[in-house]
Amino acid sequence: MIKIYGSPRSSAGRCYWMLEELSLPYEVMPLDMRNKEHKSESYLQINPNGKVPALIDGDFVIWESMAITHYLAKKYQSPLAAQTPEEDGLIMQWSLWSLVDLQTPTVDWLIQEIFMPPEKKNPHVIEEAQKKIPGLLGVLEKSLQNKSYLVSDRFTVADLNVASVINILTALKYDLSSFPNVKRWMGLCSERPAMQRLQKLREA
Ligand SMILES: N[C@@H](CCC(=O)N[C@@H](CS)C(=O)NCC(=O)O)C(=O)O
Repeated sequence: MIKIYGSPRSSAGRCYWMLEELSLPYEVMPLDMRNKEHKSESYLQINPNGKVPALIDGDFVIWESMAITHYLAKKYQSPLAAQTPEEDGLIMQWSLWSLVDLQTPTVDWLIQEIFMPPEKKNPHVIEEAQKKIPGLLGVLEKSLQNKSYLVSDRFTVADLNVASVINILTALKYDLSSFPNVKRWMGLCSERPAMQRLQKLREA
């Protein structure tokens, strides 16, 4: 059975979402991050970065959350995977954009807002993130003009990956009202039964 390391509330969440989309059975592996088990020799054999998520499928080991979502969709021949090289290129385009461009300021903000002790908080970091995010959401907004989904006319890995980053903004109570196409598309993504199962896992 597929084994996954990392909580559904972490970057692993998007991998749980994909596992739920594919209705695959999986086992959640215990990893006590408060006791730094993710830095233990045994876990570093699985993910040498000492981070979650990591996934084991038979003898195959993979880390990096968006690589995991790609792998699962492709391996289990899901319609969420690319069906042509062009779709593959666009799925990569959106996944890399969301991880590198959009997630970076979003996570900077999240860390300051949620995880940083008050004496170490740096409001400048939040201000800088808040300056960058509207331009990035503007790119998404234009791309979703007259389209239900990012690539092709169906929900793909691209939508799952990008929406998983927008979910962090939602957790930060980001107001999406200036981005109606993004809001409508997020509605479609959030209505998916697999996404709702992920939310339940997050609340458990
Ligand atoms: N780009 C990586 C980021 C992984 C990552 O930063 N994971 C965090 C949890 S969301 C983590 O394991 N942090 C522990 C640490 O850095 O020590 C991915 O998407 O898989």
